[in-house]
Amino acid sequence: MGRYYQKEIETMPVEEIRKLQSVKLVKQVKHVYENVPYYRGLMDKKGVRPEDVHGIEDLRKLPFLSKSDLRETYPYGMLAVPISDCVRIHSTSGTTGKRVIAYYTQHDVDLWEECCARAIVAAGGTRDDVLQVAYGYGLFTGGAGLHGGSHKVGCLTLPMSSGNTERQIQFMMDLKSTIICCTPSYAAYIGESLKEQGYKPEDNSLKAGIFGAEPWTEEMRRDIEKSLGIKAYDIYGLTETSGPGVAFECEEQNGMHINEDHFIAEIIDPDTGEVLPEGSKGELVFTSLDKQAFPLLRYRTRDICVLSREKCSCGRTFVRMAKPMGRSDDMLIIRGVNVFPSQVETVLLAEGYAPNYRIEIDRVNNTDTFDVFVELLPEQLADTPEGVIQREKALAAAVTTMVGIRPAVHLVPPKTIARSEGKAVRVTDKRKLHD
Ligand code: DLL
Repeated sequence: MGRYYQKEIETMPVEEIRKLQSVKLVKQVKHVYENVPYYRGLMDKKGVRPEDVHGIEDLRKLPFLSKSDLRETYPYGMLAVPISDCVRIHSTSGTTGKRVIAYYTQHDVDLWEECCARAIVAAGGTRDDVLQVAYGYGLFTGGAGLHGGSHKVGCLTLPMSSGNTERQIQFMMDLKSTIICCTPSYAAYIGESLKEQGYKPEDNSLKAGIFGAEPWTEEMRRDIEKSLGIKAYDIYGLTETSGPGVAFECEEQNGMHINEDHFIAEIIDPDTGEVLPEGSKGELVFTSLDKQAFPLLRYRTRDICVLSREKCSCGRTFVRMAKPMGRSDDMLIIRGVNVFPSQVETVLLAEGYAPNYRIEIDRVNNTDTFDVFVELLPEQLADTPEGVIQREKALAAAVTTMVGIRPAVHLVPPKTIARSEGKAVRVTDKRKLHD
């Protein structure tokens, strides 16, 4: 017990957190109503005025905000302060449409970096650590967020950015990195590369990794922990809410504590928008309480997960979110059945395969096809063709049990599936290409 960056806040009694959230919410609603015409329009349309909001009990009166609102108001429409008060932007990758640009005042950057510092300290970070940031730098928030957090904690910060795996390994070994921050898929790739270079897990000085920015399973966590010889901690966030550090794992590794002094979390039914009781699975919605430049009220993340207020032995009182299974828009509907790529990952890793896989969906003769490509393990290369077919069948059966429909599994030679240095792209949905 007792690894905190800001103990008083992180262990604040729940009632006090609620009071603090109420005070901040009233202020924040007034801030957006007065400064963002788009919000004013949404609130007027819903018939709610700032004076109707007295505390978090009135949160439900407020309209939701979604990514399409942010796209509509691109590039400045959601800005709540003069542009001259802003010191930074970050942006989403924009693969599925217009980019979203998030703005930060210096105050926004400071609070964001504090959130990341909380995550680093919770993972065991101190000023004596050497922290290797292998998230991408630039418009992506991963590099900048963890970099800033690392400075606040006082770690020696290695601003590696993602990629150039040879160099990552060289610095990791020569400078004895003790904490590494990157996407889980890149961590798996670094683990694989270390092994190929003849290193054993105990040869490096790493003790912890802080991994996020994409969905990853418990099986993946165990795989990375084994290959790097570390404890792997989850971290969550999105560009719209500043970046990483909205929620982070403590030593319990059992869900991520949401920084509730800065964010209110709700779970809603993604179809009806109804707020669901605690413990229900649904879409995560965030209200940012302190952001000056780019405040979000009831922002629909599209991430599907569950919240828990169960007491945590780490002493933190912040609500915990389970690992998101993926975004509601990552969910594949194959022959009418809902499938999350993370379910396939769970099966593959549980069956002993490496986390290198690809899912391909297509539509042939009006029927959806569902193909899963997985790499053979090096020791399976000696298998007979019949042996490989048997393995493919066994794996297809295991995936069927998990997701409810049968894939065609293809075992392919090692190293033939592209490795990821950032967010892994696991799915090709060719149906979309035909539409
Ligand atoms: O991925 C911010 C980030 C950077 C988080 C580094 C953690 C570490 P975006 O690029 O805007 O921001 O993508 C946000 O990524 O809505 C989730 O769907 C997904 N995501 C982020 N963290 C996790 C996680 C960054 N720990 C989107 N588990 C979010 C699962 C995650 N999904």
